[in-house]
Amino acid sequence: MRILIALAAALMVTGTTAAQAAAPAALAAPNINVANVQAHLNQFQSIANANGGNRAHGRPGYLASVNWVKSKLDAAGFTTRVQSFTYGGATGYNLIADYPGGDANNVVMLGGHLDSVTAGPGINDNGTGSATNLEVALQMAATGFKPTKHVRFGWWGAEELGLRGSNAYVASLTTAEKSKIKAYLNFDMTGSPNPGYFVYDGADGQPAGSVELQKRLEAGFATLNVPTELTRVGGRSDHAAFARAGIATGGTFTGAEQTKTAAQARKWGGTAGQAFDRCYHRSCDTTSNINTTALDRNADVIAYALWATAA
Ligand code: DPN
Ligand code: ZN
Repeated sequence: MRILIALAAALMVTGTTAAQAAAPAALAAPNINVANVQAHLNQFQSIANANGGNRAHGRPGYLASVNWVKSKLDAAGFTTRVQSFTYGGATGYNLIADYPGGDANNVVMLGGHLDSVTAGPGINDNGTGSATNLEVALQMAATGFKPTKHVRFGWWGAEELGLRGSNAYVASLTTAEKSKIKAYLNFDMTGSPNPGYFVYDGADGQPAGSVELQKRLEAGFATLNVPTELTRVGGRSDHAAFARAGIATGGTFTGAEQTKTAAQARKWGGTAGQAFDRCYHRSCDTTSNINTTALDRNADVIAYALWATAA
């Protein structure tokens, strides 16, 4: 589904000729092809299969995941760097990718964690956010998107061991660098097999600007006619370090170990009395553990939110 953003600016011009005022420009966020996102998930599964069944911090499947995502971004023209940190006696890695251009004093960031737990390949948690952010980045380049703001992506290490990578990244920034980041959008678990459609609650003690991000994500789902609920992710994912630094944060989530209620099943379909993700942190979090419709809807909403925030 394609989501259109009408540019209000085209309608605000006064004293123009009829020809100039006609046909307000529409900026189209691309329709993200879910098959491309699924292909990236298959790659993460293959990496886990070849590396002892997981992509966890300190294990070879993690660095293989970083190197593979980096190769795709490098080929698309992103400026990438790998930031290392140490946790639990092992080296961890964050992958940072900058899209060329835009106002360097006005930065929009998207991120999600790339590591899995040791128990399994981590395809829903968080192959989904990782693969979708990758595909959205590739589509920026493929469509020649020229946002006025600068766009940066982060794939975080060691989230599963206490948000270590995102904390290390934010701690590495100077006060001036932090102040240039105007928004951080986090995507962690966007294809749960018994999905809910949750948007991070921007009023939950979050910095100024977070409610605007929440409303933008809600607007994306509204365009798809998908009802949403607010969720308080608190310190359970990588937006937390950004929020503590005073950066506006937002995100979407399709649910983890919690149980879908009867009311939620009526609203969203799926199975009441069952977890949103029965394979949460288990070996069965494979490519079979994905609801493709939820993955697709979240991908389109993520593109919608990025195009609208960075435009
Ligand atoms: N941070 C997720 C994990 O990696 O286990 C779980 C989670 C994501 C929980 C988003 C709440 C909201
Ligand atoms: Zn997890």
